[in-house]
Amino acid sequence: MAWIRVSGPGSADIVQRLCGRQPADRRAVHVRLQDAAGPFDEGIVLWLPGPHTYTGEDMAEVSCHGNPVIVRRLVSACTDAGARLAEPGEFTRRAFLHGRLDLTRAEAVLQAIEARTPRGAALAIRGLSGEVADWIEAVRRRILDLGAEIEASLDFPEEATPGSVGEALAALAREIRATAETTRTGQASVHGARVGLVGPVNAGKSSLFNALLGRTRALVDPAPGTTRDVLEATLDVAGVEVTLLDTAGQGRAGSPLEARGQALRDEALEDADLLVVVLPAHRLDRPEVAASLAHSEGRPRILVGNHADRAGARFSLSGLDLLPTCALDGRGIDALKAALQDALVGEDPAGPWLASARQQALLSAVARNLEAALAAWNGDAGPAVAAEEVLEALDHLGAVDGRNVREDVLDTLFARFCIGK
Ligand SMILES: Nc1nc2c(ncn2[C@@H]2O[C@H](COP(=O)(O)OP(=O)(O)OP(=O)(O)O)[C@@H](O)[C@H]2O)c(=O)[nH]1
Ligand SMILES: [Mg+2]
Repeated sequence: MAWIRVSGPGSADIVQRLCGRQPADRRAVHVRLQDAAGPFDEGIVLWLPGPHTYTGEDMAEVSCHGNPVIVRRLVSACTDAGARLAEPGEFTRRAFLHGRLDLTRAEAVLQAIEARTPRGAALAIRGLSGEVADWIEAVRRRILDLGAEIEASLDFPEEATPGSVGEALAALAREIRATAETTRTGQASVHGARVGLVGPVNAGKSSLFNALLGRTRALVDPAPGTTRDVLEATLDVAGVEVTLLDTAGQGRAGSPLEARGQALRDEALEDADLLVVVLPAHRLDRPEVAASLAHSEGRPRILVGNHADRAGARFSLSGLDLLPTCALDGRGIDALKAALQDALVGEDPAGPWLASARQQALLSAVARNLEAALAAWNGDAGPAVAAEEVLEALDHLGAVDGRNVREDVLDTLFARFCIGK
């Protein structure tokens, strides 16, 4: 069985021509489908007059038998009657443009489509229910209130209460940053996560890869430079689908082949969400150890001291703690799995749970504006500059739920939807 959706002012005409009559409103009606050449199938028509529809426009949903020959004929019958094929995401885009849903809910629709696990689907439902939208609205009101106080202080400096405005700005910026932070576990829940094992050659990356998977997937050997290709395997971490990557080690390439392996590694790890940096705990003086630390600095990472069974093993380096593991006897593997879970799953946030990098970037910009406003308010720049920053914060916030958003941003966002959504 196939369903075709039609939306827009011409829908009534199209349905009329398809069914030979206007079906009753909001009822599943059994009809004989026809085009200019005559009847071609029977199906169900749902006639949904606007504006109380998904898109806010007149809509019809028409079913036919699933045979592609019949489906194509139904689609042609619609286009002959004046319809055109929808762009990806056009239904949801029209719903957004008609004010039926805000941009956070539109993105939640996309998340509901893309979610790979029940956890991701649960997050999408939270977004669809308006959890993010309501929070954005509450934040907007708080920023507006603060903006009003700052503006008032320009006109009536003697009545200003500098302390409370400063505290409120700081508290709001903190809350926004904390909410933006939920994106990491949110995205992992919806899309899964890519986790790369990196570190010096021979540190035991492939051995840990096998230990985490519970099977021998990668070749392990005492010779340095064993792994060259990037190996991928899937691991379930508390409901998050993790793609674990084993890669060529850090170190001087002994051959062109090893160098190509290292190039492959760097490319594969560019979009990794988390790095597990595997260091040889008994040989922390190796130069590749410092190189691996420097290479992974600033990215989400777990530092592991493997070879915990060896004499001289140490689990602290430049003030950083290493998680002790031994890939041979399995020591620390459960702790490593728990660390992965902490980093990728964490606790479900009580407040809004984000899964969109777009929302995260905008909210970080809002927090930066509020922090700049705070600095201006407390410092020499003064309330006039603080007020400008607050206005800019409102602009960024408006792009999150789509109150003010550029057309090209909408193009990019809805292009990720499939046709028919
Ligand atoms: N004693 C001891 N040996 C280990 C441990 N982990 C790995 N090994 C050994 O160290 C050697 C290298 O292990 P691999 O897993 O191949 O190391 P790798 O980091 O993948 O190495 P490359 O692919 O060459 O970069 C093998 O002989 C392993 O058996 C460990 O925790 N303790
Ligand atoms: Mg290896």
